[in-house]
Amino acid sequence: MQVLDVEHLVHLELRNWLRELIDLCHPDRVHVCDGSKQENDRLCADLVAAGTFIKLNPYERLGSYLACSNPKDVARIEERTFICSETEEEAGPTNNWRKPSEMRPHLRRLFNGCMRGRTMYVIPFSMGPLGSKMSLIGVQVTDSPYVVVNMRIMTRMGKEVLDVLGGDLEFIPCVHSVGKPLTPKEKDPPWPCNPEETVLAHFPKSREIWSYGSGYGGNALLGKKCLALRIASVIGRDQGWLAEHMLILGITNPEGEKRYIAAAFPSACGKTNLAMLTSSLPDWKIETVGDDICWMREGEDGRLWAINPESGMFGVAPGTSMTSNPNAVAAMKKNTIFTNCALEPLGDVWWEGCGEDPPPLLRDWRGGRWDPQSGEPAAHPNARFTTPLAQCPVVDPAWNDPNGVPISAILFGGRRSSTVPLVFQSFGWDHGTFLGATVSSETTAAAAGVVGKLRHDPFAMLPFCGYHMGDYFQHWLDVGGALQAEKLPKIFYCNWFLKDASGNFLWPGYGENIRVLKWIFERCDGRGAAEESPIGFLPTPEAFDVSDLEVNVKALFHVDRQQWLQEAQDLEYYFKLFGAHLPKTLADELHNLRRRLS
Ligand code: O2Y
Ligand code: MN
Repeated sequence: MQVLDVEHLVHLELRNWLRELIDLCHPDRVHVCDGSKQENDRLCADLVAAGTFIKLNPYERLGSYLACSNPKDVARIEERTFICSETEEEAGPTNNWRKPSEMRPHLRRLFNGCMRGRTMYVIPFSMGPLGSKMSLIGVQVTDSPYVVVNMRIMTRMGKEVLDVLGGDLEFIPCVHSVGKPLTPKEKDPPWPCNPEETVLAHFPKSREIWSYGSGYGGNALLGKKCLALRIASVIGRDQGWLAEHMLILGITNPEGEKRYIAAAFPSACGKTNLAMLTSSLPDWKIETVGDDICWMREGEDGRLWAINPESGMFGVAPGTSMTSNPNAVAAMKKNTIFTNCALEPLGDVWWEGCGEDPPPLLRDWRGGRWDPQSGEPAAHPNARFTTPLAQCPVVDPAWNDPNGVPISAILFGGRRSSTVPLVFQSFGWDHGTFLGATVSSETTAAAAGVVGKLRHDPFAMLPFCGYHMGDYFQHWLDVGGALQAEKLPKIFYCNWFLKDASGNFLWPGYGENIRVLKWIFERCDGRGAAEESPIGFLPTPEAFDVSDLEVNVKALFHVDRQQWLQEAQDLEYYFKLFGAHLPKTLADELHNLRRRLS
């Protein structure tokens, strides 16, 4: 392992910034991460010694660990997430806002001395392939070794990133602390955190991220939602590109022709499963570029090209099985960090919906013996696996290509038990932007609050857009307007979750979703017949492949005018939220929808 030292870093601005942070946070030690395997092995051994990690049975999960968090630190913290733009209007109605002049002194107070007794780790990381024109570099400072080893999976990190950064490239400063300084004799808990004081602050103008008090997921792995979505959405707006909460998949037809599709779905709609779907149609193949985030910009050929800025998956474990996602199951056989799963006596992990009965003597995610009669799940419903994307058996050969992949279609979707048909196509880019703005989904048991309540989640970006959502809609219209119409991706909307009057799902989902992707593929190629409806183009019965499948095609593609008029009414209320920032084009799209319905 090479010892990197802050004082020897060639980047003057980085050096000065780190000196300031050391002065502020008072760590006992500073370690600049080189990203090597040796460094990782040592950190994992330290985490085992500290009781944060349990090493899993290497015959089942080579190089893998289980961490169980503090029960108060298990998920994203939307109510403590802030956009610190100069004015509240810039942050818009869907974000929590704090004035920078209020937030900065608050953060200084919190971070003052917060790393006493701990090591400050400096993580240089690249979001996107190393050296790609589409990538962004960040440097995260953290006092959590758990964060370091997760960041090594989720991003490209270490010495190579410093080499790309050189002496003068820009980097995005990310500051993180678990918020639990240690006095000399104090014993460190296995999962240090400070839930009472947690705050996640984004400064869009200076492009900074500050996170305090949580060691969990997107609150602490700052490359993910904070940088790659909230801050990148602002950079994308300023530079004319799109930072999106989308998976990217490659689809190949039996003739060997390949297209790429980007797709946005709110949480709990099976995004990771779709990204690596096992096709039920012989000779149609899906490959994975990314399962969560997508950056798209115009390429030299005038088309939209996309990269996945991440290099790993931070997927929800419960419900992941050989039925729902055999490729994710294979990917997490080694080099994986599990968080808040249950532990089997023989050292493997277990979760609800893994496809196997719970073995006796299971240890639950809180560390106690699990009582099957308790009614409590053994794994936390938001339990996660952090695993390298390169280990996915169907990872796309171009997943790490610095040029990205050309996008032929964009797909939006939500969980709707009625109203929205299985799939339809927009009339064009502006109408497609309208569809993205209208994404809504029914809440599931996995989310807090009432089950089955309809929640608007425009572009699946509600918690992740770093500026006014109305301006974000306009940015989508502008990006489309700047490209030649024939080069634009076609836009679709789908709904896997329709139910019949008895509450049974109308569509089998999983591998059968390939039939929807097949129609989309064929539409992109000018094949695949469609008929116009008031809401968009629907597949004709002949064009939609339901061979060997017993489904009610009529019900799957039914457009109920009354339900859609109600939908339009609801959208009119919803759009009022954006006030004068709602683009006129979208108000016109709503008006046109009503006109077509009546
Ligand atoms: O970021 C988290 O801590 C959990 S939420 C999450 C994790 C991975 C991918 N997507 C999400 C999400 O909420 O969209
Ligand atoms: Mn996500």
